[in-house]
Amino acid sequence: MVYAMQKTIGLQGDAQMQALLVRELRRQQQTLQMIPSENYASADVLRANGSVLSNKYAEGYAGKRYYQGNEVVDEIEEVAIARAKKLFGAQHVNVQPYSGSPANMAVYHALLKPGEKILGMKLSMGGHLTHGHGVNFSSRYFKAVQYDVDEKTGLLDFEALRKIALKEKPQIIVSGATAYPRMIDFKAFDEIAQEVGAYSFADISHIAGLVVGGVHKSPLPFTDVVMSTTHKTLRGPRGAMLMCKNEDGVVVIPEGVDEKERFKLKDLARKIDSAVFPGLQGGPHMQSIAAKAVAFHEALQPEFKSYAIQVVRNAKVLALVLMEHGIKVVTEGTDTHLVLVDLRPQGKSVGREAAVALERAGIVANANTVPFDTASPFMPSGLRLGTPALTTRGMRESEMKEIGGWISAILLDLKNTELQLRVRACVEELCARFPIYTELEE
Ligand code: DSN
Repeated sequence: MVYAMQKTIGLQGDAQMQALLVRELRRQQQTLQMIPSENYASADVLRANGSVLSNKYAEGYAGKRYYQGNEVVDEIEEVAIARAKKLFGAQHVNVQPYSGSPANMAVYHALLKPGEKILGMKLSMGGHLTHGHGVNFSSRYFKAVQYDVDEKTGLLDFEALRKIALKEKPQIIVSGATAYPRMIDFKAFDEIAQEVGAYSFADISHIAGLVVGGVHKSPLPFTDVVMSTTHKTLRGPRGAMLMCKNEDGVVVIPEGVDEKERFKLKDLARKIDSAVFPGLQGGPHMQSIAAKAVAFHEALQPEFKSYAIQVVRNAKVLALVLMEHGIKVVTEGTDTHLVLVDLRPQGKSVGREAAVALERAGIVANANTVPFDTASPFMPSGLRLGTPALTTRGMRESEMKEIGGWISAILLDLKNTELQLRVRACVEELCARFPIYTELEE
């Protein structure tokens, strides 16, 4: 048994860390992963991410590095970029950002001077810290103005957004969210940005896999800059990427674009690249870039489209089952991979208690604010549930019905620990029927 465990993770000289890594593998195998921003990357992605590339420094870009020994990593980065361009129909791609927050920082660094204005969605409405939240660099070094969703419907309100944009005249308008369950109209964002002379910037971290799977509208090629993390619905390694317009890209610049505009397009790519390196980052994590390339290859396969379709189908069924049990769901459903549960009918600030109760039952979700929540982000009144990881396990509508029933029962009886333990046994049995990472077991 001890021998088998050592083989499974494979650490030879550090028994303490070996045991912890095996424990985490078992936790992922034996619980239902329902945090919408998490997924199970393939064993190949994990292998690339844990490869010898971790040893290599490669400041710069392919063909222009500040260290020697780059013949292999240059090719790896070029392959990653070519695959990403194909996947998203992007004109220019940078695969070096370490993660989403630094990538967003690079965009602001590239396009704004300190003190210029960002217009982004409020965190409590479903935005992200880096979209201008008060405690974040995005509002310390820039002036941040924030938009809400509509209080009645929970939906984006483009008339209100346009009014703010016309009044505030931001230099950049950020679209994209971490807790918005409906389709985002990126075209409408871009039109408002154009009207007020701002850059349009889409953060598609949550929905990138749905975009490439064709089940969410894409912000490309019209949005000026697009950022995505690579580890959420896209199912790659922890990391991020930036895409923007560029004169020399795959997408041909339409006839009639004048010289000034052509220069701006070219300039944008140059600005983004130099903001990432040397503006903010040093050596790119080549192991992560190789793992991104593997994930892009996987997402280019026809099966990935079926995966994305199923992620959304599963989320829709989950939302429906919760509502049938009397649970309040923000916007009364979902178009995406996530379901935002409003627990205010169960009591203000019960999100954390609910997440802990579910965790006791082996269902891992996260407490989250809901629009117009008066509770704090740490003790919010909502819960965020997602289907990307469960869908990767192969679960479908019938499993969602079962899981939705368990979640509803727990949410409606939060103090009932005996129920939570009973559900835990069912969860373990379900997980055993949909195994993950068997290829990592030896
Ligand atoms: N932390 C991520 C999420 O869970 O949505 C966003 O960066």
